[in-house]
Parts: sequence; C-alpha cells; structure tokens
Amino acid sequence: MSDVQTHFRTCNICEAMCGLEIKHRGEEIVSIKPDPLDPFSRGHICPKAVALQDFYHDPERLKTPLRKTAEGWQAISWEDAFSEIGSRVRALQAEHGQDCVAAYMGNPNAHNLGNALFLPQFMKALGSKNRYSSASADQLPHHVAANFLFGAGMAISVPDINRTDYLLIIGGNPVVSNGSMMSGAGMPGRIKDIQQRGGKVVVIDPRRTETAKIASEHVFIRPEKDALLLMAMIHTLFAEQRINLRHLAPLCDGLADIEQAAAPFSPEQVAETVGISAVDIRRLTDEFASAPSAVCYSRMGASTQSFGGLCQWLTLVLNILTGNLDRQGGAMFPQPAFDLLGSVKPGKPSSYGRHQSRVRQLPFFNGEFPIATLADEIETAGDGQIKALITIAGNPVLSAPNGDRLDRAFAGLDFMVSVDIYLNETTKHADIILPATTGLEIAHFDVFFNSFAVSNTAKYSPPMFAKKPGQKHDWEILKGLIACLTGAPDNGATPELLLDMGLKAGRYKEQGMSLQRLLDNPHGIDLGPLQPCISERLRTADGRIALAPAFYLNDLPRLQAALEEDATQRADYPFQMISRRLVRNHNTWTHNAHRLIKGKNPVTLQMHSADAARLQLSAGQAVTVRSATGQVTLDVEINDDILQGVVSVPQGWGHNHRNTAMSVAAKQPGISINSLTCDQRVDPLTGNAALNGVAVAIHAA
Ligand SMILES: Nc1nc2c(c(=O)[nH]1)N[C@H]1C(S)=C(S)[C@@H](COP(=O)(O)OP(=O)(O)OC[C@H]3O[C@@H](n4cnc5c(=O)[nH]c(N)nc54)[C@H](O)[C@@H]3O)O[C@H]1N2
Ligand SMILES: Nc1nc2c(c(=O)[nH]1)N[C@H]1C(S)=C(S)[C@@H](COP(=O)(O)OP(=O)(O)OC[C@H]3O[C@@H](n4cnc5c(=O)[nH]c(N)nc54)[C@H](O)[C@@H]3O)O[C@H]1N2
Ligand code: SF4
Ligand SMILES: [Mo]
Repeated sequence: MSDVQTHFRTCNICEAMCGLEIKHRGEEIVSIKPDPLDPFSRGHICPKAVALQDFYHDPERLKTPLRKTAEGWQAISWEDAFSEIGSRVRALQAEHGQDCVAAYMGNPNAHNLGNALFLPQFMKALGSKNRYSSASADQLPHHVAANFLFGAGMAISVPDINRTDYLLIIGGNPVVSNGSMMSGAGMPGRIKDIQQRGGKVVVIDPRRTETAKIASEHVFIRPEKDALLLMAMIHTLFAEQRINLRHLAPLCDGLADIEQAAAPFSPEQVAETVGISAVDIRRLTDEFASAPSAVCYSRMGASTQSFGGLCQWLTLVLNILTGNLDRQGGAMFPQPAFDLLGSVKPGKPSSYGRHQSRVRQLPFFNGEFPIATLADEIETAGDGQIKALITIAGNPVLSAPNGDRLDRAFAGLDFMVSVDIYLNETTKHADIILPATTGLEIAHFDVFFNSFAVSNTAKYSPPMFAKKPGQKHDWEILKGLIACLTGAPDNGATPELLLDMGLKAGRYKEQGMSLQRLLDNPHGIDLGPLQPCISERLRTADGRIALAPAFYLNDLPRLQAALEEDATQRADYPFQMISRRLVRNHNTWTHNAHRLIKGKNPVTLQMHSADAARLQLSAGQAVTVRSATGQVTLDVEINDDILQGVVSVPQGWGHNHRNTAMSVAAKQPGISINSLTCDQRVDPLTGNAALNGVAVAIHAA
C-alpha cells in the first residue's frame, strides 16, 4: 500500500462543506471517507461524497468544446469556440442592444471558488441586465428579508444549532438536505444533541419528513400557510405580553406596527386554514418564548411558495421579538474569513426594484431578475426581447418552474452557449458547450457557505488531480468569455490570488489569515463558535432595525385573503403538490453516478392512505398527475407520513426523456416535477418561484 496517497479536501456538492479524506493510487480512488480532523464537519459525510469518483471517471463528462452542426455535435478547439461566441454575441448586441443576451447561473456556481470570484467580472463584460439564477427558485426571500431588516442581502442569521435549547424548523428537512442556509454536516447528530441537553426540536411540515421522525415533535401544516402560523405566534406574543427584545430593544423600530399588523391573525382565526389548533399554536408560542434560548428556522418549504417573502420576514421578526437574534442559542451572524459583507458599506442603497422585468414587471434584486419570467422574456416579441442565452452550471429545463416551456423557448433562441460538465436537458439546446473541470480537479474554498455556517472555520482544498491537457477550469472559461466579449487582455488574476487578498483583508488578518496559513492547515482552521456581533454585521444607514417595513405591510391584505379562500376545495385540482429531496441525489445533475441511482426508482408520488383509498389506488400503481401546466405519470407510494390532500414528488429528475447523453441516468429516468409547476405562480414580493402548494389532480394512469 506504499504507493497510496492521502488527500484532504472539502466536498463542494452541497452546503454542508464536509471534510473528506481520500486515499488514491494515482487516478484510482481507494477510499473516500470523512476526515475526523476537519474542525467544521467533525467526521461526517453523506453518500454523495463517495460519488465524487464517479463524476471524475464518468466517460460521459464533456472534455472538449462542442459545436452543434446539422450532422450532430462536433468537437472544436477552445480558440474557435471563443472566437465564434465573441462574434455572435457582439453582433446580436449591436443589433438588438446589450440586454438581448441573457445569462442563467445555476446552483454549482455557489459551490465553486473560481465562479464565485470571477462571475462578477463576467457579468460586467456581458453588460446585460438580463441575469437569472437558481436563487429565485430557492432562497431569494431570505436575502430580501435580510436586505430590508439588516441592510444587506448577505446579512444572513443562522441557527446556533450547537447551543440552542429550542429549534423550530418550518419547511426544512436538514436530515436529508444536510442543512441549507444553515451549513453544518451531521445534522441528525446535532438534532439529537439538542434533545440530549434537555432541549426540543419541533418540525412544522405537511410531510412527516426524515427530520420530523427524529424531532421531539412534528406538527402537520397545510402547504403555504406558514405566514399565517407565524403571524398567529407573533399575535400571541403581544396578546400574552411575552415580547422580550432583551439586548435588541435599543435597536428596533416599528414594534407598534408589528402589533397592529398581527392583530387580525389570532390563533383562533387562522387555526382551521393552517390546519393547526389554536391550543397548539399558543403552546408552541409559549414554549418558544419560555425556552432559555430558541430559534425559528424556515427554509425551502417556507421560501419557494406564494408567501415566501412574508415567511422569511416573519421568521426574523419572531426571533427578534423573543430576543433571540444575535444571541447564543438563537439566530446568529457568522463571521467568515472571506467576507462577502466586508465591502458593503452601511446605508448602501438596495438594488431591490432598481429595474422591473419587461413582460411581468417582476422586481430586480441583487443583480438579477426572477427565473420564473425567463421564458416570458424569450418568447415575448418587442424591444428588449432576449435573443441569446449563456447558461453557466445550470439546468433550468429541469429545475425551473414550467421547465417544459423553457425547453421550447430555448429551442427558439438565435444563439445559446452552455458552460457545463454534461450534455443534458438544458445544454442540448446550446450552439456551443464549453466543458469545465469539476469535483476532484478543482481547488476549493467556500466563499458563500461559510457565510451561512453554524460555526466559523476556514479551509482551502488544492486540486486533487491535475486537469488534463486541453481542459479548462470554470474560471478560465469565464476569463475566455470575458476576453472574447471585450477584447481586454488577461489581468493575471487567479482564484488563489483573489482569495489570498480577501483573507488578508478580512477580520482574521491580525491572526495572520492568508492562503499560506490555510495551505499549512490542510484539515482547516477552527475560528470558534458563532459570536454576538450585530453591530459589525448590520448595514442599515442608521444602524437600526426597522421591524415593519411598508414593503411587507403592503402584502398583508393578500395574507388576509388567504384566510378566506381554501385551495383544497377547488374541484378541478383537489390536491396540493409539494417537492421532496432525496438522500442520494443532488438537484438535477448527479444521476450519472452508478452508486447513487442503484436500487428501486425513488421518484414516486407520496399520498396519504385515506386519499388513496378514496381514489381506489393501490401501492405501486401508476398514476397520472395533472396540473394547469402539464402532466406526468409515476407510481404512487402510499403511507400516512403526509397530510391528507397533499402529495409529494421528488425534485431534480426527468432525465433522458429528452434524448440527452446521460446513459446511466437513463436507467432511472424519473419524471420532472417542473413539468407540473407553473412559472406564473410567484411570491409577488420577491418574484421567487412558488414551487410548493401546486394544485394538481390525480387519476389512475
Ligand atoms: N419543483 C422544484 N424545483 C426546484 C427545487 C425544488 O425543491 N422543487 N429546488 C430548487 C433549488 S433549491 C435549486 S438550487 C435549483 C437548482 O437549479 P439549477 O442550478 O438550474 O440545477 P442543477 O441541477 O443544480 O444544475 C447544475 C448544472 O450544472 C452542471 N454542473 C455540475 N457541476 C458543475 C461544475 O463544476 N461546473 C459547471 N460548469 N457545471 C457543473 C450540471 O451538469 C447541471 O447542468 O432547483 C430548484 N428547482
Ligand atoms: N440530498 C440532497 N441534499 C440537498 C439537495 C438535494 O437535492 N439533495 N439540494 C440542496 C439545495 S440546492 C438546497 S436549496 C437545500 C434545501 O434544503 P431544505 O430546505 O432543507 O430541503 P427540502 O427538502 O427542499 O425541504 C423543504 C421541506 O419543506 C416542506 N414543505 C413543502 N411545502 C411546505 C409548506 O408550504 N410549508 C411547510 N412548512 N413546509 C413545506 C417539504 O415537505 C420539505 O420537507 O438542500 C440541499 N441539499
Ligand atoms: S453532506 Fe453535502 S458536503 Fe457533505 S458529503 Fe454530502 S454532499 Fe458533500
Ligand atoms: Mo438550492
């Protein structure tokens, strides 16, 4: 075994940032195990990390630029690819204006050091305000709430899960997702630790999830009613004089406005609509307010829905009103070594609403428009129509609402480029595909997720395998695109140079933080537990927190209206569909790993036994699910882990029914949930896609 080498790195597939110990003999991987010495993940990984070797060795990974021709895909040189892209994009922009070329950035950009650092320069070079990303099918309402309350979209407060006494989880499934906007590996252990130290974990979810099953209590809620629940809890805090701002009292404005806003939403008034009794709402509120420390954490289920904006605002308000923001065991602000908030000056005008989208007037925020309106902007003729698209590490045909419409819209573009590792449902529309290195071939430092992490650490991972001649990293491709769009010479910057500068300018500079220091500590450096630091993190002009911005108050009539209507009564589409994540899957792109797709097809419709009995369906039977957008057929899985009237379908699937190259995925093609979701359904405050609570009808196939 003497020729076996050991490499330490951080897994960059999801937000949990697990430390890996990889043993290899040359290019042959001997083992991928958790690194017990990693100070952040402390010896945890999930099955996806082991699949990193599959992605590395996957013969279907693209290695050379491809050009679409009448005879099929043709391998071309990087020079030819960039030269054609430069001339086509510049010609289109000269004819139709800068904004006629759009860009879409997918989730892996956030997990990639080079992309995180070079995308801003690329955007500048493209010079188009038509930018879209997966953020508006995900966590946009979190950033908008941080923007309005704390003055910056990146001022995100994270549950201090390691020390809290009471964790209230609304619409998150960290046992499967490994924590989102709450980075921290080994979530089951952290949840058990809370219980072992006498604390409580409560999960509010229409499905009895893997997290709900190990929690202290699970409470079913009807889809999209979370804002009503949160309002009723806030109502109760005021009614029972449980407001206790503690150290935040001198900072907060708008308390009376919140009290007035919550007045119409008593537990009794919302109970029936929400599906939780008034007694339980009062009890949960009492428990939350009485706990020595408590934190409310709401995630995808309370963000990718029609009231996502209100949900994320009210989550912050609940934490603040109970004095649990910026307090040990509450919601705390991470202090990352590479700090995206570092350069944001207090009082910097928010970009919220700086522009409105052309067709549906959806708000621009943080440099982009909502993905839910990309198809409108491509298909609607007129001044400002999108004619060309560049996708970077994104697969919106499967990931965006009404993906089938995007599939058609992309086919009608004048020109399309994809920077990706696969020929898939989205990239098959490109005229040119630029293949990037990935996984074990890249250097890594987590620029984004250290900003959402449950403790402060820093770690740099060098590439494990050198890229092959002729391959390019994502950031090198971005540089190539910048050069072909602007003609500007290379400025010599590398991710390592920019990272080192950022580390040396950051808050740990006195402790000698630098790239060299990280290279000297291959397991990572522990920078300690989260600390109260609100004065350092607040970016509002006056250094105060406005609890009740008019922006949110103006949306309350819509919440009030939700008390009156009942979607489950609609005869045409009597069920509400929600999304589900699977342990051995990451969004739309990991299906070519043999070890992740073995076993029986997990893409099933989960349904309550009483509903199944009423429809005379038996387990495993094929059913057709129809929405106003489209229809799919899949097998039904019957149990009582889901609320009656609600059904759940996995996200991220739908491969190879559209003739792409991923042959392993073809063995379990699944269906795409986004053939059913609707791109016209958004949270109006943020424009975030409402992917949950979709009205559907179900029949035996
Ligand atoms: N109905 C429903 N829809 C959802 C969700 C849901 O819960 N329900 N979840 C939403 C969420 S949270 C998200 S984040 C989005 C994700 O939406 P997307 O980001 O659009 O989808 P991904 O599957 O992450 O797409 C990743 C793409 O990047 C490519 N890729 C992977 N690694 C690399 C790399 O290193 N470099 C490059 N250049 N390319 C790479 C993959 O081949 C793939 O094409 O989906 C959203 N869609
Ligand atoms: N294994 C795995 N891990 C992943 C991913 C993956 O694809 N697979 N994707 C990663 C990404 S990109 C992200 S953003 C994170 C997401 O991380 P999470 O938000 O933790 O993951 P989800 O499973 O989408 O959790 C959403 C929960 O909301 C519930 N829900 C749906 N509608 C409602 C509602 O109206 N109200 C309430 N209260 N609950 C509702 C669902 O039942 C589900 O349990 O996961 C990341 N981690
Ligand atoms: S939990 Fe996420 S970061 Fe950790 S090993 Fe799994 S995919 Fe990688
Ligand atoms: Mo996501």
